[in-house]
Amino acid sequence: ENGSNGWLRYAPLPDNLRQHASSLALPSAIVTLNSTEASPIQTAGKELAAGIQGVLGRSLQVSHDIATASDLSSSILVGTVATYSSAGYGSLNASSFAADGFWLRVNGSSVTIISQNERGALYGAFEYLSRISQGDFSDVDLLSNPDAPIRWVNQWDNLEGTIERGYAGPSIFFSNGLIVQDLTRVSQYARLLASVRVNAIVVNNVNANPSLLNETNIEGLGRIADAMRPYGVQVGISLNFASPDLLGGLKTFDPLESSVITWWTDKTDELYKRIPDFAGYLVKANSEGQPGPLTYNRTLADAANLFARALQPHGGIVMFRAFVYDHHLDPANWKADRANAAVEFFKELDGQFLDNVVVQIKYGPIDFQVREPASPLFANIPNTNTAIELQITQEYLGHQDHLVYIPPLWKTILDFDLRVDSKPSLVRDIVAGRRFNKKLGGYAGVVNVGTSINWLGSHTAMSNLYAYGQLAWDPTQDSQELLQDWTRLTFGLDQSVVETVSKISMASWAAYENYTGNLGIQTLTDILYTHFGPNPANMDNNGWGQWTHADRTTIGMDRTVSNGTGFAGQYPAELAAMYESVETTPDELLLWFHHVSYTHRLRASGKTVIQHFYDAHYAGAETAQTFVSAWEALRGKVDAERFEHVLFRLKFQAGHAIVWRDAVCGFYHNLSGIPDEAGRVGHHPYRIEAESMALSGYSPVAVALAEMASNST
Ligand code: BDP
Repeated sequence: ENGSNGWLRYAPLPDNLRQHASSLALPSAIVTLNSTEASPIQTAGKELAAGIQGVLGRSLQVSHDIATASDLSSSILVGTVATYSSAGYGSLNASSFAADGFWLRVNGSSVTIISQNERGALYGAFEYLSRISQGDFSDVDLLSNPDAPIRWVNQWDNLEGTIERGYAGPSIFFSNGLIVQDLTRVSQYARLLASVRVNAIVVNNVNANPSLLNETNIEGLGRIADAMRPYGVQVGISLNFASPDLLGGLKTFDPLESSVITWWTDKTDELYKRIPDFAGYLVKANSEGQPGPLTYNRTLADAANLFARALQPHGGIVMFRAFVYDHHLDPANWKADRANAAVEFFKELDGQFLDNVVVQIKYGPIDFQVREPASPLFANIPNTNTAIELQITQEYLGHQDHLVYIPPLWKTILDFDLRVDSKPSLVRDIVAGRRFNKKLGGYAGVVNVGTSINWLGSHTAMSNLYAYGQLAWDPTQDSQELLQDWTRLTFGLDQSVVETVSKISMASWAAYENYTGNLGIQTLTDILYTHFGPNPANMDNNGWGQWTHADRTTIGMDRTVSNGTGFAGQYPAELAAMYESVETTPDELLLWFHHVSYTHRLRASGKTVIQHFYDAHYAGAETAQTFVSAWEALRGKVDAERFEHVLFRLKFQAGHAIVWRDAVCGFYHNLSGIPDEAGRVGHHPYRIEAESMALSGYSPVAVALAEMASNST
C-alpha cells in the first residue's frame, strides 16, 4: 500500500459485504460500444473489469460486439448517445446531456452507462466503481452533468525537472529540458484525474520556458497527449510571452506586430498538427518578472486575443491569468495595495476579450492565503468568461507536511454571494457562466504532483485533489461527504477510520488558520521564498505587497475607501458598505480590511485582537496535538506502511504548530508589550528547549527571528 493508486485501489470488499454481494444478481459481462483502440470508452471497459476483479474477485469479459455479448440484461453496457442508438437500443434525449455528462442506471444486474461524449462514459464507469468499492450495490438512475465545462489542473513543472511549489519530488513530465521517455506515470496521473472528472491539464510552469515550443519538445508534448488521451484528459501548455523573441529570434514580442502574430499562428498550427485535441494556452504576463504586452504599451486583452485568434480555428482556448501585479512595491507606501491590482488591470478591459478567452482568477485578491475574501474581480467583468484558480499544492498551507483539508476554505469562496446589482451572485454561479450568461468558465487547480510514489508526498493530501475535481463538477457537494467517500476509497470501510479521518480533516483548516494567522491577517509566513515556517517580521518589509501593517500599537491593512487603500470599494455596493465599516466586517476578515489597535474588541467574542491572537494560536496548536493521538488509535486498522507515513507527518505538524504558536505569539508580544491574560506567552509551556536536550554534533547559532528559537539561538 504505497499510495500509487490513490483512491482507485479497488481493494477487496470485507467478507460480510462480499457475501452480501454474492447473494445479489450482478452483471456478468461488459459491453463497450466502441472498438477504437485507446478511446475513453475502451478505457472504461478495462477499468470496469479491473475494478470488479479487485472489489469482488470476479472476472468479467469485455466485448465490443453486441451480437456476441452473453445477455444484456446482466451486462454493463457502456456507450455514447450516438453509439447507443446506432446499435439499435433506441434513442435517448440527447439534449439532456451536457458535454462530459453521463447517465448511470443500475437496475439489478443490468448497468447502463451512456454519455454525450466518450470521456463522459468513462466518468460514469468511475462513478459505478466508486459505489461498489464502497459496498453500495443499490439501484440508481442518475443523470449527472458538469456545472462548468472547464475543469483543468495546472502543473508548475519546469523543463529541467524541478517543480515550482512542488512538494513531492521532481517532475513526472520533464527532465533536463526534455519530456521524459517513460510516461507510465503520466498515464496513471491521467487515470486519477479522469476519475474525478478533470478534463484537461496544463503541464508546465506558468513561469514558462520558451524552449518547450521547440520541435523536439512539441513531439514530446504529443507523447504526453497520447498518454493521457485514453483517459479523456486534454493537454495544454503555459506560454512565455516573449517566445517569438527568445525562441524565434524576432527581436520583438509585440502582440500587434505582424511577424509576432505569424510566429504564434504557425506555432499553434504546428502544435495542433501533432496534437489535434490540444486544449489551449495558459498565460502569465507582466507579473513577477514575466514578460508581457505592457512593454509595448499594449493591453492584456491585446495579448490574450493574439492567442485566441491563433487557437480559434482549432477549437482551443486561452486561460489568461488575472494574477498581474507589481512585486517591487515600496513597503513605506502601504496604500499601493497589491490587492487592488487585478481589478485595476482587468475591469477596464471587460468586453474586449474574444469568446475563447477565459480570465483565470485566484480565489482571493492576494495569493492563496489561509483566509482571504473572494476576489472582487469575479464581480467586475460580467462580459468576460472567468475561471477560479484554486491551489491543491499546499504552498502557504504547510506544504504537504501539515494535514490541511482545503475544501472548506474553497467553499467559503465558491458559496460567497457577491451581490452584483444587488442580485444573488455566487462565485460558483459566476464561474459556471450562469450568472452572466457565458458559455465558457470553470475551474483551474494547481496540483504539482511529483515522482513521489504517492503523488503529493502525503497520503492525506490526496483528499484535496479528489475533492477539487468533485467540486469542479458539482460545487454544491458537501466537503465532509466528499472526504468520507475519499477515505473509504483510500483507507477502507472501517467506520472508526472514516470517523477519525473526517474529524481530523474537518478540524484542520481552522486549526491551521489558528496557529498561522488570524482575523484575515494572512498566513504569517516567510514571504520571500519558502512560504513555509513562521516569519511575521518579514510581512511588513517586503516589496511583494503581502503586508500586515503592524506596529507597536496597531495592526491590519486599512483597505477602506475613506481612509485606506480603497480596496473595499472594488466590491458591489452592498459588500463595499459592509467591508467599509469595522462594525459590519466579519471578524475573520477584520485585519484584512481594517487597521485597528491591538486592544480593539472583536464583535463575536468581545476579546481584544491581541488576546484572540494568543488564544487562537494556543488553540490551533493544541488541536494539532490531538491529530496524533487520534491517528494512533487507528493502529492495526490502516495498513502499516501508510499508517506510519501519515503518523510521521502528523507528529511533524504537531511540533511545527508549536513552533508557529510560539513564534507568532512571541513576536506580537514583544512588539505590543501586551501580556497574555492566560500567562502563557513567553513561558512556552509544554515545549522542550534545546538547552535541556542532550545533543551531540550541534552548536548554537543566532536565529534571525528570535521568537522561533530557544533563547534566541
Ligand atoms: C505565487 C507563487 C509563485 C507563482 C505565483 C503565480 O509563490 O511561485 O509563480 O504565485 O501564481 O503564489 O504565478
